[in-house]
Amino acid sequence: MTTDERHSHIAIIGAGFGGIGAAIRLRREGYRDFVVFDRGGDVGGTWRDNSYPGCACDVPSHMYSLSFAPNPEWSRSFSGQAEIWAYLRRCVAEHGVRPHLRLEHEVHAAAWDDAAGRWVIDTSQGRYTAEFLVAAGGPLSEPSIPNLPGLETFAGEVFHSARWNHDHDLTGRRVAVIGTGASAIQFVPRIAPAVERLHLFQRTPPWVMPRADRAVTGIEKRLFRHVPGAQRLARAGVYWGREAMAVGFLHPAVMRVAQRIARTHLNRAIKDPALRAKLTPSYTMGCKRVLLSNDYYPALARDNVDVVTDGIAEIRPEGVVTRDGSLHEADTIIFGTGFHVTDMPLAQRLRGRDGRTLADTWRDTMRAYQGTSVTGFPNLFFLLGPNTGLGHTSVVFMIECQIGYLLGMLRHLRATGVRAIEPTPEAQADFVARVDRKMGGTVWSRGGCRSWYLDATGRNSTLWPGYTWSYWLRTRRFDAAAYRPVPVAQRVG
Ligand code: N01
Repeated sequence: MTTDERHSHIAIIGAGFGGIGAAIRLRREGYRDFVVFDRGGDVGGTWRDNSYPGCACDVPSHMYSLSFAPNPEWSRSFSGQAEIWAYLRRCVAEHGVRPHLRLEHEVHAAAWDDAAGRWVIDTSQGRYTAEFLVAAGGPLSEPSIPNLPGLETFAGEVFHSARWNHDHDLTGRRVAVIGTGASAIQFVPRIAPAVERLHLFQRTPPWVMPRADRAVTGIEKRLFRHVPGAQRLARAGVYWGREAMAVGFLHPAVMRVAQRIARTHLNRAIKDPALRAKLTPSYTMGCKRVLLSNDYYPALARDNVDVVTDGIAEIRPEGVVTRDGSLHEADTIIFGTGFHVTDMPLAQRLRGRDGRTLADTWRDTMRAYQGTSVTGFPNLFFLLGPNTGLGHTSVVFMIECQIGYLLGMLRHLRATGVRAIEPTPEAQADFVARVDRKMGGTVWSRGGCRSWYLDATGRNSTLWPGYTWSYWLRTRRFDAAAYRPVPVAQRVG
């Protein structure tokens, strides 16, 4: 491969929803000189990596897909992992993205070269350069396994839900599941009937609402296939329904109504008062991710399942020991313990203008203008960066807002001849201050819980504290006044 083939105008890290969506829109705008790196052997991001039994999305399919790549064939109102992954692979094939892919290229480091005005990107397959870098690795891509004392001594099999070991048959096993988040509540009901014993280690009980999933009917599919605008209408219905749900997150008192529904859901499935007490949350709904399931509580009521609420003291070769001294024997440990979000490893690998890593810059908390651009890191653009995750609707909507904003930025650079820009410190500080002000009244600040939305300082640096239309309004046009040019010494060519 020549040096030229290793240089491109734009490099995208990650071939999940963000990277694929950006690639499709770039092609439609006429861009051809870009590459998409992914460490995996296939596209799909989180929908490739999370193949645990029962994995599915809890946002309705018509909203959890790219508006510019609609899919009239969704089989269920909430799609499963295999179907979403197949959709993303189809997007790549149908929209000409394949030639841009550089699979099995893990980005080890990327540093801004001030003199050349480009990013120097070291991957597992050698060095590349690009004028523009799009970080689309996703906030939920690096599994987090707690550092439990004695874990290395465990004699059995250990894996994380996002790296499911499909070669390890769970039939007749004694399994310890650690964590009760969105992942665990999906796989626990699937594995519970097969295992001999399941110990579920719960630190905080989640709020669980009924899941209104159903098969899409033949008539609906025909409508989506043949009636122009039918899918757009379905999407709009879901969009506004979900935006209405945001009210509860922004005004926590409203959550009381939903909590009543969730309590009834719990009481119907769990008759044992002691178990019911263990499963009743003590914080306001929404403070942590609200979970949807019809089979989680029935699974916990099974005779071969026990919910352990004593904290974990240590792991021994033969199982998990809790603080009360009990040994819970197990031959398999499955971690449903979430991801490195506020301490994302990618931040350690990106170096900006002054040679500092992004992790260093974000040492106290993650900050980015519009959640996409960071002062000191020219021509770097995040998809689903700080404060642009969601608790109530589809992050694909946020990704699309950001892709539109990115295209505006690229158009601006082309029109002005400016080669490199970054947000002004004032614009970034002002954006972060606004986010923090808005966050103050939300359930994430007032709900009385600790969640992955918060960083070590207790600041919510992950979620957008408002309606998604307000983010759309902010990003629908590229606002050049919030940016400043960064000098580049060398001439092009
Ligand atoms: O991870 P989590 P997840 N000792 O971080 C517990 C999306 N998602 O993979 O609550 C003991 O939510 C921790 O306990 P606590 C969605 O955005 C979506 O389940 O912190 N326990 C918690 O119970 C979701 O929010 C879908 O007290 C420990 C669990 O592990 C995000 O991904 C499906 C522990 C971690 O829960 C992450 O979900 C799946 C320790 N040391 C995922 N450390 C759908 O769309 C952590 N825990 C349906």
